[in-house]
Amino acid sequence: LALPLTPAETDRLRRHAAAVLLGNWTGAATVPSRTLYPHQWSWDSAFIAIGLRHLSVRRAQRELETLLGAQWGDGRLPHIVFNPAVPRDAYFPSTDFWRSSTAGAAAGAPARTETSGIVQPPVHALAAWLVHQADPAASERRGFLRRAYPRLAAWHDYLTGSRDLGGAGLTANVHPWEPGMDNSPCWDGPLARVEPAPPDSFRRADLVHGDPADRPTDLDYGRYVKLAADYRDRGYADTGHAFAVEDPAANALLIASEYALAEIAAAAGADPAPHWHRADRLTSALVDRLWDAEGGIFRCRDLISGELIDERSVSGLLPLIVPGLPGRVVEGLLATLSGDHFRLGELPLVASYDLKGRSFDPARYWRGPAWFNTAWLIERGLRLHGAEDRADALRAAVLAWAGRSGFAEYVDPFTGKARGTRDFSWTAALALDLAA
Ligand code: 9WN
Repeated sequence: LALPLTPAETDRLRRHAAAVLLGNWTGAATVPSRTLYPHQWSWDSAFIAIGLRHLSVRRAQRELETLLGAQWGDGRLPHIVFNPAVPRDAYFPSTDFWRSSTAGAAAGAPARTETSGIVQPPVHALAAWLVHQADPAASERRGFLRRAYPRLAAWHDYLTGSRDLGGAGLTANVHPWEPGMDNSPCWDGPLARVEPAPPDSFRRADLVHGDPADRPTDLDYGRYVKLAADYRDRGYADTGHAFAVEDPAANALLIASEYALAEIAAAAGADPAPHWHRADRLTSALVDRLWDAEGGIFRCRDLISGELIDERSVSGLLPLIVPGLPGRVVEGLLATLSGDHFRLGELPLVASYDLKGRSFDPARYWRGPAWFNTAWLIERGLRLHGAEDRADALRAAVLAWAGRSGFAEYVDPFTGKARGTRDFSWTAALALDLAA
């Protein structure tokens, strides 16, 4: 287990984390990784802004503003904003695949910025509020919240409007890239219905930089491509989806962000009440629709079959960040975290998937490895619900493993060994936040 860092070690970690973020800054935003992910990603930018605020509030604001500047007319924030200076073959799928400015025109895609057409979890209002709090006077002077507020509100309207595909008040995801946990075993069932695109119809760029054992399989990719191409060919309209799921983490982040949006509204001179009410309604729907009392975890729901998905993912623990959860739910989550499926406090961080699950794989991406953004969120949730000791221990673990792994994208859940890419921006940013 990780011992708390000494002040000198914390200082060194801060300097390294800052160097990673400065190295990944492109002038308007931060790439998640110079090699594997050379554009701007949506939820990455939110986590990155949370760390950047400790280095430069101005730059943290800019990070979020660049993303908000690529918002579509229907309110969606795209999961990737492409940098035109980066060669097209550096990442797949690229602009020639998504074709947002033409294929997305009816949905209001920007005419001059190329983006993807899907979304990622809404961490942005939470990030904007935390960035504001880092220096309220400077934020006020630049009118940061006043400019961000209508865009963030439109974003949440999209997620709770067009994307309430189950009709029960939760937001749905229509592609495995959307919840940000691409190859989670939760999606194996819903994806099995999708006929994959032929392997020779696309060329993966991720395997140029990533170890195939750490990445999703070719079969997964075939299905990702098929779903995204079909969405594009329907003009990114939110009807007729072959894959639709309600994800606990995406909804929990929406709730946390909706509370932040209420604060932002008040600070921007708008009425916070509709946001409080929406956060409350979302919380009730989350518990009613996705809580599995017997399992002590939130489940994903497959909206095509209507069934809850019988897998334990870290996504089902992230609702711990929701303030208004019933006490019995919080107790259930805390017990599951410490129990033998996740072993919080015994292992380096928190595995992305059930350590005892039938699809567990300690190397492969979201099928077992431990990630730093989920650890950061759980740390926050533990603190919110008064589990200070466990939060302190997890904080120490994040700092220790972030540094030791060279700011890895993810780590082996048993050994903490680095996996995926290194100098990964959100690992650096969130370590910086917890070291502050
Ligand atoms: C697809 C950028 C993103 C993260 C996701 C992570 C991974 C992309 C990929 O990288 O997904 O969006 O190409 O594998 O799963 O959470 O936002 O860091």
